[in-house]
Amino acid sequence: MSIPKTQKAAIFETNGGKIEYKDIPVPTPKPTEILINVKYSGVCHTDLHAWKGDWPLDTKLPLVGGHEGAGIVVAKGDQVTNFEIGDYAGIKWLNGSCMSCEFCQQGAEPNCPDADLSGYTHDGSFQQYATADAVQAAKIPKGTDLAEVAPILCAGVTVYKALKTAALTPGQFVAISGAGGGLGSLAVQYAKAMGLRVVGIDGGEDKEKLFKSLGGEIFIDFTKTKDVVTAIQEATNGGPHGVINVSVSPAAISQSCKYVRTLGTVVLVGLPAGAVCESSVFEHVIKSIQIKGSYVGNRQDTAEAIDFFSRGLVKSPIKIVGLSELDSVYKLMEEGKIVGRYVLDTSK
Ligand code: 8ID
Ligand code: ZN
Ligand code: ZN
Repeated sequence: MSIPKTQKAAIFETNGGKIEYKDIPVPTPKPTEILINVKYSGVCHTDLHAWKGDWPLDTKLPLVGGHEGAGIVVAKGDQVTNFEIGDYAGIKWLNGSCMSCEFCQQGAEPNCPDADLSGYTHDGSFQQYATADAVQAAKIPKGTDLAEVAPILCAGVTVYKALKTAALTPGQFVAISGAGGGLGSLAVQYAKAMGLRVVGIDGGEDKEKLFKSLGGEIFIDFTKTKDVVTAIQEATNGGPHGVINVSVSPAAISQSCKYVRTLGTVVLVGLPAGAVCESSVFEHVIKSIQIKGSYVGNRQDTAEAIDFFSRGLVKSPIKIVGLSELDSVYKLMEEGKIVGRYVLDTSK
């Protein structure tokens, strides 16, 4: 396979600065890395946070963002034994970890203090050729639609793991706060596949329509509902047993501690800048609720989440646009106007 010397990428020099679509060198894989010809990359809200510099964790600069990249292995380092040229591979958020700390040792690799992150501390999938750690790169079955599998690599894995963290049983209610966005639209489907009854909270008719088409049962429009807490509790006869928070709203996150059912579990996933989750200590104790954080997933969660997709249990509600249009995707995302997930075609 001939690998060019230069390639197109979306790159920025400073947080919040201009996103340039331009030619940059094709990176060379280290002995432990593969080089992936990225065909499609999902745009996660995390990429927007990274560009804006929202979090108390520095990005590398200049940075090529992106961590939902799906493509084909075109080169590999001489220590790589688990991928062959021509295999399908995925770039996900966790690109590497130390593999020897107490967290890595128990399979909690995303929680490693030395984690290397695609599209954050390592140039990611908003380019035509990207390097990835061979241990952490996702295995994608040959013949998979690379545009549709892309969002599974972060959004899918993350919500699948968050639902496991909620530890619900079939027939129970789960609320997805932010149900019409990238993570939310996949969470609805993973939850359904797990036998849960799904309540969606988001704003606007397009999001409601998508939610219903994905098998969601009860939709609460936060832009039209005066008392969201009471509406959710009434619709679920006492509140959902679990809540997956994938909105980018601190108020919505704190609200979920109010409407969750007694003995229920609130899972924190969305990461609004500077957010604090407020829970009344009195209610927290009397209702004996749990609040848990959930951060992407490990290699096993990734394999399982892709397997649900491969078996047709979840579908990616995507809209494909060119890599050159990343800045306009960020604009729509900031305004909360994205229904489902945008995926970038790296050839345009
Ligand atoms: O591992 C993790 N914890 C992880 C992994 C991946 C992504 C965390 N995230 C984080 C992202 O960084 C981001 O903060 O999850 C959040 C959601 O990512 P996304 O799904 O990629 O974002 P989106 O497509 O913009 O969807 C957000 C949805 O929230 C809705 C919006 O309308 C949109 O559909 N929303 C908002 I903003 N305010 C709401 C409210 N008050 C709301 N929905 C309900 N109530
Ligand atoms: Zn992500
Ligand atoms: Zn570690």
